[in-house]
Amino acid sequence: MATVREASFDLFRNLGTTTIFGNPGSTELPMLADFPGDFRYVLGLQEAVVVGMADGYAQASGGPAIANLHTAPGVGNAMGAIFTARANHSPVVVTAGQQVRAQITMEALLTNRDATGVVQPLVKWAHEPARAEEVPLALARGIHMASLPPAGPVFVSIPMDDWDAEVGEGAGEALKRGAEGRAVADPDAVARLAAQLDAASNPVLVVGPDVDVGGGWDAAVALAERQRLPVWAPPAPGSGRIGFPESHPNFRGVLPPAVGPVGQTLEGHDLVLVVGSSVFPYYPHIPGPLLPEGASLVAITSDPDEAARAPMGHAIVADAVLTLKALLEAVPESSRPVPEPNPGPSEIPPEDPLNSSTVHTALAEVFPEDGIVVLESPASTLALRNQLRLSRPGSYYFSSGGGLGFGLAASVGVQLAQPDRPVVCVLGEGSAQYAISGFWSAVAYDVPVTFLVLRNSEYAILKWFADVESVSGAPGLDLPALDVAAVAAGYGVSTGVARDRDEVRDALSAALASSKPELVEVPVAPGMSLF
Ligand SMILES: Cc1ncc(C[n+]2csc(CCOP(=O)(O)OP(=O)(O)O)c2C)c(N)n1
Repeated sequence: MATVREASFDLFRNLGTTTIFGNPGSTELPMLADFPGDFRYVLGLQEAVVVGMADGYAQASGGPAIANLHTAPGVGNAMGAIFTARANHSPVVVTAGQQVRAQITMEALLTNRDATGVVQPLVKWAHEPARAEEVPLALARGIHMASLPPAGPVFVSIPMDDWDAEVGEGAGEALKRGAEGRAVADPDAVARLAAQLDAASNPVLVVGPDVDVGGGWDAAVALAERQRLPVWAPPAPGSGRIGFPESHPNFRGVLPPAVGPVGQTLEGHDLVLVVGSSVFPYYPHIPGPLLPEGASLVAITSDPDEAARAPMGHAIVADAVLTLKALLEAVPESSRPVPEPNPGPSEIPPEDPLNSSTVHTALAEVFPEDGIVVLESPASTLALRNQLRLSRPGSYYFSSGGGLGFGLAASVGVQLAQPDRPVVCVLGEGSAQYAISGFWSAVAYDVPVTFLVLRNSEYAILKWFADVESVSGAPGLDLPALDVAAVAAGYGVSTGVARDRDEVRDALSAALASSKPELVEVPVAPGMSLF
């Protein structure tokens, strides 16, 4: 009879999850005993980094990823990253060791006293198997649950003495199962939407992250062109992927992140069609009409929760891309006027001191056609989107929940999943701190991410928020003498500082050509860069 360890690793193998991200403790060592040669273990030095790497890997590989953490304190350290994986709809299977079963009731050291309760609100499913022999089944259920739409993190707590137990008869069949869940919309709902879209006088399309996840770029472009639709991306802070080419003439830009400004931006449209996004990831509370007077909204999402919580409009719960394709089949070529072509990136005059927008013009100049950006530079998010105009699927990863600590860690996971595509991780010097030891994993596993760190010596976006919230005199918004390059060098990253546009371009170009992780730090002017 197979042991729990053998059956579990067979399960991982069958489901293609042979990379395990982790930070081990005594309670996880039994899982890792005689670690099979066909598996890869990627060590993160802190659990937020472990889950962040797994999140990036899961998204960029298109499948589940395992993050193994050290009982309650390890899970505690990772909570922010688990929150982010949920917001990202990322299928991260979080496992954690637990005391031996005989010592849980007496609460011996490191007992996770309410293992499933701790993570419950942030995961789709949390479980500690009642019997050792059920561990492989629990892992199987967790992997399927994490992967089925809407994808998201799950948690399995595993007592450390379970791994050598024998699995029962009959477990084998369940461990070979697959599960698929991309559901097509009701054909009547698609027909009604097609008629509504074709009859609208000035409709607009909003294309969200799930279009990228589902491989729907071509369908989104075809629909926009056939129906002559201007296209927006959902508000940047809540949208972790890009689903439509930002250089396409129909692309208008990124919607602002607040109720009133979204309503104003959509002024003049009578139908707003949202595909693959929540409606909407708002943040600052700037009230106003949700939609222009008389406009209606239809959202297509695979997430019933997103559908239910939207403050306006009608929702169709189904796979965003399959529904988009069905809609495309059902609509004719429109005779509406073709939208005005997008003017392209704004001109940025070179400035002294350098600002982030200018840095992003230099990045755009050397950015490879197949490049991927992982972004966590709050004050320059919009500038990057404006200047770079990403136009290839799977090119952009961002923490869609609003929590920092994703970028640095996720870039390592993304690069591991996409070894043939150059990855550029753009970080604010403040954001880098939340997953700073991710630099070590990049070096230890030869992960050739190019890190671009914008050093503005402050929490620029929080100063902007202070203005929006009419807050004055808040402490803790300056970051003097925070030398990310020196810290990264301590972890073994090759680093350099670039001080003008040409230096930035040359340094990035050299870093992109290198096969090791390299960091370019750029001192930039304080404040927000919007263009
Ligand atoms: C886990 C977490 N802690 C705190 C914050 C609040 N926060 C949002 S942006 C920001 C500033 C980040 O610093 P930096 O990367 O230097 O940003 P920029 O100067 O571009 O605003 C902070 C602290 C957050 N979003 N997530």
